[in-house]
Amino acid sequence: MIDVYIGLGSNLTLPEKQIQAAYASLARLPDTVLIKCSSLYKSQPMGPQDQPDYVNAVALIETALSPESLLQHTQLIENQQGRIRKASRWGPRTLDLDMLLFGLQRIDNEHLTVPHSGMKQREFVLYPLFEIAPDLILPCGEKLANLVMTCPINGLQKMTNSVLI
Ligand code: ROI
Repeated sequence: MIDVYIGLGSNLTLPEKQIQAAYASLARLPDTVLIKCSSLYKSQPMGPQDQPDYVNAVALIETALSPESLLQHTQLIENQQGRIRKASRWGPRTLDLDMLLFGLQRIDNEHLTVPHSGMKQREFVLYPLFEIAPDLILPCGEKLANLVMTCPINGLQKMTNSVLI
C-alpha cells in the first residue's frame, strides 16, 4: 500500500457538499483506505478572478491501485459529480481531484504529473496538507513545514468560523 495525497477543490454547486461527497467516494475506492481528511478551507480563486471562491481540502489515502488506475477512478468521481471539462483550463468547477503525491514516486506522462507541478506555490494545497501531514518531506527533499512557512496565506480560511493562524 502506498500513501497518496489528493487535493480537492470546488467552487460550484454547494462546494462544501461536493468536497464531503468526494471524501465519501474516496472512502469507497477499491483496494484503498481513506486515512485522513483535512478541514475544509475557503480560498480565493487562483487564475481568473471572475469566478466564486473555492473550497479546498486534502485527503490521505493508502492504496494498492496503480497511479493510472487511481487517476481513472478519480476522474470518474469528478464526472459523477457533474464536472464539465471546458476549453478554458482555469475556469470554475464542481470538483477537481488532483493527485499531489504518490508515495515518493515521480510520474511524468501525458496524463499525469506527480508531484503535482503547482503544489509548492499553492496555499490552498500546502496548508491543508500540513494540517494532516506536518512532518511530510517531499520527494525533492524539501520539508513541507518550510514550504508552508514561506507561502503567503492569501486570504485562506479554515471553515470553522475561526481565522487561519
Ligand atoms: N483556485 C483555488 N483557490 N482553488 C482551486 O482548487 C483552484 N483550482 C484551479 C484553479 C482554476 C487554478 N484555481 C483554483 O484549477
